[in-house]
Amino acid sequence: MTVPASQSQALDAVIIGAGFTGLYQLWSLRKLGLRVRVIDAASGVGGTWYWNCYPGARTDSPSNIYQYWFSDELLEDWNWSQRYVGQAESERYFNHVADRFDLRRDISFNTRVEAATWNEATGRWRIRTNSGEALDSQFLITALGPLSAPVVPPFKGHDSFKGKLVHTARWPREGIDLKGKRVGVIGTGATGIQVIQTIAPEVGHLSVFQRTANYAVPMINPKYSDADRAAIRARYPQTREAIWTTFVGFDEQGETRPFFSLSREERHATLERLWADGSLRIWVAGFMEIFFDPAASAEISDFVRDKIRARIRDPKVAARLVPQDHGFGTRRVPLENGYFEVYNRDNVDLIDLYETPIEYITANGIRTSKGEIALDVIILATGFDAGTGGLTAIDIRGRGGRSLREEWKQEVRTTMGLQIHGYPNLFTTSAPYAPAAAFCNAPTCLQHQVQWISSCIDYLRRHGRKLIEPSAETEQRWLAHHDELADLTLVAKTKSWYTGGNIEGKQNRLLSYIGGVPAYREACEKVAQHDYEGFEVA
Ligand code: NA7
Repeated sequence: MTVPASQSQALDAVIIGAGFTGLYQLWSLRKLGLRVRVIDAASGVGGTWYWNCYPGARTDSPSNIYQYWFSDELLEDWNWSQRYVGQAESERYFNHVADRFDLRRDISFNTRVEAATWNEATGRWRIRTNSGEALDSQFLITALGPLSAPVVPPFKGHDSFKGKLVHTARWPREGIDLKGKRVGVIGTGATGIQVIQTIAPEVGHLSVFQRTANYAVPMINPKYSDADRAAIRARYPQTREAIWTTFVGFDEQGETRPFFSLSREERHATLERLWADGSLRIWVAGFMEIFFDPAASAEISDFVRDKIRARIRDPKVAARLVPQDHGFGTRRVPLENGYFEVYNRDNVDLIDLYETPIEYITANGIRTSKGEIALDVIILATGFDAGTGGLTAIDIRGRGGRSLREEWKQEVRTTMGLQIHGYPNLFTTSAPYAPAAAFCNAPTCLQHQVQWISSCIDYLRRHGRKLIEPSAETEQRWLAHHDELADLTLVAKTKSWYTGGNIEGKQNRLLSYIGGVPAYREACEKVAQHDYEGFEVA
């Protein structure tokens, strides 16, 4: 769908992305009476849940908190099938939302934003798409999601492979027939784990190329009956409250008893109870010391290591699968379903890339230091340029022609992950230094950001103002506060996509604000309550 030039001239806001954030942002701004256009490169809504249609893709947050809260009718008429839903069901939900609220008429699909330039003279953004269209808008809101720029490692010989090579986030919508095939999966993060456990029984032979071993917690994923759904609905008022008051936007508070105030037996009994929940509770609603205290981290990590070891028959394979170089919860903890047992199968090999590195990709497979492994399909579950990759893929030019891409090569800076000094009227959801960038139940944090942005735009309009931009001092203060908290954590000292450590040469700084959801919300609300103090409002 293209936007006629005459219509494009009259826009109040352009939103890039029609995923979780973009759809809600559109709904919110429409309610304020704004003329809005959403642009998305995909052919449908859903963002992450549109693109990541690889086998086994599933949420690791329970469905009762992985949803919108803005409409009671929506809460009433949508029925989740189970605790953790698969990609297809998530995508159906976003399609339902788009239809229910008639959102599609303001969305341009199959369109990619290539550039956005701030026009000093008009005080508006000029946005250029790959179809050659130019949009003119007062506000620009990026709703790209923190994980939308896939990373394809620069393996030599990449183009010579005669089989199929695919990144999980670009999985073809028509699927890939893997039955009986020789398949290689590179990467054992949350995505790799889901793919591996799903395809292992179906493929002829599976070679898993693992760099860093990962912890994972067994998922308990019951299907819901009508009675379950009624009970979950009855708790929605409490759930809706709870997500705003917990550290990472889940609906359960963590342990309040300090880890070492308990006896060893009590500590282990508590860990067993948390483990038995079959959720991320042991990580995000367990002992907070996981994130700060090396001694507690060591004990909790040993508890999880024993759980993993117990499931793998060959002790040599177990030794490779048990993480030794980081503490439990200092990287993203995935949920799994039979993942570790995969390595007890005869048709699966684990290649430890520290022992046996990949040298290059050949026409027929992957050449490691020990020889060639013949493959029909190579699956790259190699992750994303998190937080920044979606934004730097667009040529964004702020005041005086400054380039975000170039500036962020030097240092990535934002104010509360919501705005950037030098880029007036640009709002960035899921950008670095907000919890939404990584360390949060994404729907909680993204909905908060949408609400903050909508209130801010509403404020400007009610006060006859046209422009908002954080001052350099405000931005510096937020960064200093962010760094001060980050430095206290073990997370910031661990290499992962949380710190940019998954990408060669990327700035090493914790992406996510780690003061917790309540503190972040308070900081944002304080700014709004004080008439956007620290921001230039003109
Ligand atoms: P992750 O968690 O970044 O995992 C990527 C995996 O790919 C991880 O095991 C990486 O090893 C591995 N990787 C990346 N580059 C290479 C190269 N060059 N060679 C070998 N192995 C490599 O991404 P996911 O998609 O699994 O998950 C992202 C988020 O999506 C997840 O946290 C959830 O929030 C949903 P490494 O660990 O860097 O040694």
